[in-house]
Amino acid sequence: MIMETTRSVTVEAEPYPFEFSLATCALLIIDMQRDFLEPGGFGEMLGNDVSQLRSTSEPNRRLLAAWRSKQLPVMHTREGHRPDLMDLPPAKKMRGRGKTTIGDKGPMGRILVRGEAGHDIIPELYPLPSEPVIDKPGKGAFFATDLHAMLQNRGIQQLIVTGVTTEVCVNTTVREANDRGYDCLVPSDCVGSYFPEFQAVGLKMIKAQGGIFGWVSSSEKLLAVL
Ligand code: TIU
Repeated sequence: MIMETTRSVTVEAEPYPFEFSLATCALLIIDMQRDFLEPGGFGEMLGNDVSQLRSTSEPNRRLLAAWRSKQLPVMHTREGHRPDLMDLPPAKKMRGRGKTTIGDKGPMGRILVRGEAGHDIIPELYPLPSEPVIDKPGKGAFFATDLHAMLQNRGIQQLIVTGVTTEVCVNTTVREANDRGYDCLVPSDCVGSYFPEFQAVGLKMIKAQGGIFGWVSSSEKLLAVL
C-alpha cells in the first residue's frame, strides 16, 4: 500500500496538468501580512486599496487547513526589515515618495518592521509553531534567506505558491524558485493584486510559453486531489 504522504497526484492546471508527490511538495504562503491586507499599513501607504486583497484570505485558509490535516509541509514568509533598518536599501526607503515610509510609525506600529503588529501574518492564516516563518527583506523569498537550504534539507521539489501580491512578491518568488529547479503551481484565487489587470497578466506571465515559470490552477482543483 502506498503511504498517504508518498502518494502522487495530478491537478488540472494550465498550461498542462501539474503532477506532484505529497512527500516532496510544500505550501509556501507569501506575505499574508496585516501590512498588506489591512488599512494603515505598507500597502495603503503606497496608495493602494487594500480591500482588493481580502478575497485571498478564505481560499488560503481552506488550503492551509487541508495541508495541515495531512501534516504536509507549510512555510510562511513575511516581507520586512530589522528595527535598525540596516537591511533596508535607501532606494526602497525613498520609493513612492510618501509622507510616511518604511520604518515610520503607523497605526499598526512601525511600517514593515519586524516585531511590529502590522508586520505579522493575518490571524486567519496565523502560523503554527511547527511551521517555519521566513523573514525576507526583499520581494523574492529566496533573496537573503535560508529558504532554499530549508527546502533542500526537506527534499522539497515542488511548491504551491500563494499570497500577495501576484505581480510583486509571488511572481518574484516563483521566478527565483524556477531558476533553482522547483516546479511551482499558483492557485489563482489564493493570490491577489491591488490591480485587477496585474492579477490577470501576473498569472498569464507564469503559465505562458509552455509554463515558462510554472503552472496556474485554483484552490478548488487542488483540494479536489488532496
Ligand atoms: N506593493 C506590492 O504590491 N507588493 C509588495 O510590496 N510586496 C509584496 O508583494 N509582498
